Amino acid sequence: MSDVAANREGDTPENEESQLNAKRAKCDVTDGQGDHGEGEPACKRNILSGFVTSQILNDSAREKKIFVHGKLDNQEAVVIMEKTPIREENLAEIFSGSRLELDMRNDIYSTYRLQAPAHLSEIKTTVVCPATENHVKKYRRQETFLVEEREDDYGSITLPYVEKLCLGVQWVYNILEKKAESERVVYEDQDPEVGFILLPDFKWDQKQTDDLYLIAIVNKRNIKSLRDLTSEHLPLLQNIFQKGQEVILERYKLPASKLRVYLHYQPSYYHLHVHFTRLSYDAPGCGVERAHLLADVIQNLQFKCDYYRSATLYFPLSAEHGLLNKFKEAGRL
Ligand code: DD3
Repeated sequence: MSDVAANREGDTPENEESQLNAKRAKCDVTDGQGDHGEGEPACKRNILSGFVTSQILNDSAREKKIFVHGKLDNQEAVVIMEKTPIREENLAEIFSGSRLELDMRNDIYSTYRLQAPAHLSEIKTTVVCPATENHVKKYRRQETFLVEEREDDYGSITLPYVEKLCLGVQWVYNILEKKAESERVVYEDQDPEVGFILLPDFKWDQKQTDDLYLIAIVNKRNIKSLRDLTSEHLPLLQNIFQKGQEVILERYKLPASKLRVYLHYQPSYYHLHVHFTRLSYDAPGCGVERAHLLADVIQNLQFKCDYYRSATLYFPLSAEHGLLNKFKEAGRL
């Protein structure tokens, strides 16, 4: 069992997601009511206090991120931590309310260690627990290879692999059925054919639009990826493109000219979705080897109704990816 996903984005089998959602739901309730009656509310308890680290999977000093593998209550877990940007609206409080320790002084220059007030030094943290071997693999730093997938490769290699995996999209269904993240939904079009839900991706904490990242998840459940799209899906794609841009302009004041709207191939989860990221944000997976602009996808389908069924598509896969082995076994790498 391996998971079709490039680094830093992927799928979680259904039971895992529903647990995560259940925890969140509890959290939201307690948060809202300020229930401090019997012990600590679930959302204030530090479930990470018992985390035992086994390995650093990946880290980036530049991105101020770390991916850690370990155990939580004897279950495999992956914890992703990322320092968040310093926001202008907090500057006054940081300047006035911090502890400052001098490191060195030289001429007109001085450096310090500044300890910001606790609520302004949060670390965005994502927990995957229980994590499968595939989650661990996915976040482990590894070499990537560009794969060429011809029309027949899709049918003989990729599709059987994707179908055999039965990759969990339960968390996607939870969103569509309002069983999770319903309060995060930014826009919804309930039409069964051309409808979708627009909401912030996990990766975005919504504190600033610099790293804006929303996903549009389609209502239709039988479109796995870009490969399944034909001209029959043009109304759906055009609807997502138009409404998504309208809503983002209204809510976040960002015009279409500041947005990158695209699909991934391979996607992290095989339920059609479209990424909306801020153009100035170098979002993970927005490179030419994985991202397909929605505007181009629409045009290609207008020119040729089965463009993506017959095209040769290229995408990056990491060394330990199960699909990469299938391409190797088939002598395609
Ligand atoms: C995922 C790709 C998947 C780990 C991580 C992310 N946006 C999600 C569950 C709920 C979500 C997402 C899988 C999983 Cl860090 C394993 O992403 C999600 N909810 N990308 C939102 N809003």
